[in-house]
Amino acid sequence: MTLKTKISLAIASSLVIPLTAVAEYEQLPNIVVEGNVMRAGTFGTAPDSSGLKDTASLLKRVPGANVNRNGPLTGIASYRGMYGNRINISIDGANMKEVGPNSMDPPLSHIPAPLTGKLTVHRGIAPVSSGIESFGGSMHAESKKGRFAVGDGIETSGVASMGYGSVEDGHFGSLLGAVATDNHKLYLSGSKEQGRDYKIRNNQKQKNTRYDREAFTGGYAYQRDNHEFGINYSNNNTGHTGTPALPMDIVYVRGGLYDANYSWNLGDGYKLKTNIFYQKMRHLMSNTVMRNGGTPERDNVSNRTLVEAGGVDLAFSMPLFKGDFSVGINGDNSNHDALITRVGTSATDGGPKGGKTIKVNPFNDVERDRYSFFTEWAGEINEDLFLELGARYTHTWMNAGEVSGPKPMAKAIAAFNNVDRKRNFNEVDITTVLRYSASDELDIEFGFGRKNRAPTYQELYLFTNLSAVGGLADGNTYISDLGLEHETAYQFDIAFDWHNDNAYISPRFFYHYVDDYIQGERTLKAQARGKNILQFTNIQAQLFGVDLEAGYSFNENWRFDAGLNYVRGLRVNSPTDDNDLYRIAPLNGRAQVTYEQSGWMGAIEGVFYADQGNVIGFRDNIGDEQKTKGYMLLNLRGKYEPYSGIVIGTGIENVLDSKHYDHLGGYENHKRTNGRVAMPGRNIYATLSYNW
Ligand SMILES: [Cu+2]
Repeated sequence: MTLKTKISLAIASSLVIPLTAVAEYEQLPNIVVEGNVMRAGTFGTAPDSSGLKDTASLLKRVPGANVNRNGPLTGIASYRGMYGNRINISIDGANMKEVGPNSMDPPLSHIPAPLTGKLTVHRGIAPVSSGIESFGGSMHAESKKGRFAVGDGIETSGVASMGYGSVEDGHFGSLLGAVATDNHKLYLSGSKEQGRDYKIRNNQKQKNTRYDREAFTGGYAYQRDNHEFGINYSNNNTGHTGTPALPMDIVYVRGGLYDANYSWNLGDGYKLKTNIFYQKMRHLMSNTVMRNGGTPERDNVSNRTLVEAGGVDLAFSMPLFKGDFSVGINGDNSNHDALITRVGTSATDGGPKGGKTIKVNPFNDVERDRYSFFTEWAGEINEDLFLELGARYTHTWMNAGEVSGPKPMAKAIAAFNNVDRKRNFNEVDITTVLRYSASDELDIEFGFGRKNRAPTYQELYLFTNLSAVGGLADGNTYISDLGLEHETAYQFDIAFDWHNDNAYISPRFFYHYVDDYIQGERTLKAQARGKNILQFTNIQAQLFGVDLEAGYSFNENWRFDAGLNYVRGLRVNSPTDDNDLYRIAPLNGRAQVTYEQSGWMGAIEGVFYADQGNVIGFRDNIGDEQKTKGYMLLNLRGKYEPYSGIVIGTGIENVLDSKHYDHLGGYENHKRTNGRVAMPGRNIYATLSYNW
């Protein structure tokens, strides 16, 4: 059986830093595909560009996945039309929380690409064991941590990398060093990335896209016999960084994530795994660092936010029949606060007059706690059949403290503060996946899942209309609904994986029906508050589509790989004649010809995106999503390894320097009338890395 369930993008542990993404398929344990270059490589073999600042950028290469990009360091994961908090993402095993209520710091942005060791994406229906609320998918990123020594004595390992990209005059440098025996390991790393506003075409620049970040990690690990222990800290210090699709930019995101894990192999297939984390971060965003806030045209607005979170995971697994049986508990909780300050500097934008200051405290002591347990069995039924069965129960508890704001908000404040805001959600997830090995060359997979997601705190607790809604970036403002139900998805998946020694093709079809899908609507309450205001509402939705990969090896040196993604998102029983869902990637694909020979590699890559005309519309056509035109991009990439461990990468992206708009990007300044944020123009990049 070779049907893969996961894709791992190992970012260059032994190659160039953010530059080389080697996709290695994680096969089921009973087949070895090592040595089959094509199966092991596919898309990932192209050295990526220095434009790869956050790990989320890698998702563009994963079948079915994409990125909702709101800024250079603000890439929100998307998978088969689901995005943001609908996807379960862990960083070093921790279910990190965002400090920004508008997702300026999505989890995959926490560890910079040069320090990311591996990104794993579960394809199709994610197993319940992969995390709580794996509603729209499950992804796991792990930071680099060096190696244990192989023999006696002390060994050092590490990686140093640097790179330059012309389109934003950006550069990065990173260093990781580890010293270890065969039992103990200590490591430390640091990185710095900086760039200006990127160029679009003819030296035009895209405003609010500069970035500046420092990160460091440190940790200790211990292994002996059947025990493994590790403690790790990762710190992110993002400075002035643009988020052009949102109303403000990042002044800073500061703070860190502590995590510790312990696993014990008891022998005979019995295993115990635990993980705990604690996280505390501070964030300030403002419209004065890069935009005209604080001028006669626009009031000075800023928002100061805090998050404190923690969690525990415990899993036990043992052999049962011809497979593995596991049970586990997971729990986490998070606390969120936000304080908006608006100083009246403009007489025209409707804010406070003449230097007066108003403060709004929209999120005060908001809490979201999840308690969950699961059980799963995965194994062989017979030689040709593999079965995975899982069930998970999750209880989500949420509450919000009293809000405050200026006089005109008094009524809304009283209405919010005078009701019980505690909410409980009970969710039962189920997965069933059956894999059938029809022949040596063909595997077929059938999957069914029932997955749930409780509302986010923004969806539940926004008492006044704001755009702080988890990075939707649609130009609208939203109010919440305290009566929201949790979302329940029924997911069906059929995958075919055909492969021989030289070629492969693997299409995956899916259909998801979502009961109580949460999206904005122009409800009566929203209309009463004004134009461009939406209220989070439960609707019915369906999403379906296909993701496909294919490839062919001509000989030892030349190969061809291609991929295609299609998703359609529809509202069921729409009250208007518009029934499309928001922010669905258009039909897109990529094709790549790769030449490889003793230390050298070159690739030509073509990327295409179709028009997207299936866009969300609302009552009276106010706040509708804009359509986008299709486009093609040509990228050239090369890589050279003169000595083992030293890799030089270079390339040109968007060779033709054409100007395009990403349908998954937002509108400039969070205003639809400004049009969409443009994509980068031609980028010439070079990188150098050394692994030891
Ligand atoms: Cu922010």
